[in-house]
Amino acid sequence: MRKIKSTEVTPEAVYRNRRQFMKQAGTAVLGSLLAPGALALAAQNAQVGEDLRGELTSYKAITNYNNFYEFTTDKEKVADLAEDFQVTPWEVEVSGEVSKPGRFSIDELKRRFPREERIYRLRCVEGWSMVIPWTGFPLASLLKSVEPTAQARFVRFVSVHRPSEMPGQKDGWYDWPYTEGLRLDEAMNDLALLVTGLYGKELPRQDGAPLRLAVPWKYGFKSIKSIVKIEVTRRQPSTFWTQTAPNEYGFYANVNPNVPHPRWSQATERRIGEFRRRKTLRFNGYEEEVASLYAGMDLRKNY
Ligand SMILES: Nc1nc2c(c(=O)[nH]1)N[C@H]1C(S)=C(S)[C@@H](COP(=O)(O)O)O[C@H]1N2
Ligand SMILES: [Mo]
Repeated sequence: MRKIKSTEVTPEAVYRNRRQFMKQAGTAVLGSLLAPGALALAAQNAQVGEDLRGELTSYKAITNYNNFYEFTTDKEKVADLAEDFQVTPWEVEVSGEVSKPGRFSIDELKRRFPREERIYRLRCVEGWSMVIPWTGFPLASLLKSVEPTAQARFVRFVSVHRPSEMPGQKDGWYDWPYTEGLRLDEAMNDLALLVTGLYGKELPRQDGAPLRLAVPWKYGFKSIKSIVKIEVTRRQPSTFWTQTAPNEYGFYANVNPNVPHPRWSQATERRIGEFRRRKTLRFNGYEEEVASLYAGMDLRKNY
């Protein structure tokens, strides 16, 4: 069993103090992760989610309480089971309705797209939440670079399928691999982030290494982990959860306190590390940035 070393916990103290963080960012913490040019941009954009810095969930909780059904449905056992999962080498195929399809290594993506820090809320459909300091780059940057065609309407994401390393994938109950989808304009929203790290470190396996999505205004299941394929499509793709339980999970899955899950209310949530439940926010607190995407849509029907 892999113990959390004290050196892995240290960055928390740094992250909780912005000024100290910015000082260290230039040297130790992000210095090893970001190319020199990327650093200036990271500092410039460090305000995204800055208001959440005081609410950060601990590194220990973020890396030991996970949903990653490819390993197990037991949140507290994912970290152990993912320990030997191979994340290098890794390529992501970008294909479909694009003029410049390609296969990209993680290193190539990191070279091409400057990464920044974004502190986002994560709200699981089950009713718990966290605040996580991700490192990543906008999904829009990658999509623009492959030039979606005039027919492009949706984006489909596919997780790795590797039953030899992922014991949960031997479970015939689910239809592997895990897949997800976004409308193209949702995918192009600046908040949609392709994530390569958290707390200034490489992304841990249990959190979806080496590349996962963070779509903070939607329930956590939209934030697909360990992505191997990004396909731009004409039609709305089916997804792991809409296929598994279509009566319970919709394609949009926007966080909405007013639309209960068939089996429980979504009005409140338990922030991991807190005692009292808090009120769930519309679009998980990102209403200003994303509400216009859904103008004229019935959010009760398009849940
Ligand atoms: N491939 C894959 N991606 C996934 C999941 C999964 O089981 N498999 N679980 C989702 C759910 S339900 C949530 S809440 C988040 C949890 O992310 P975290 O464990 O990093 O907090 O990942 C999402 N992405
Ligand atoms: Mo979730």
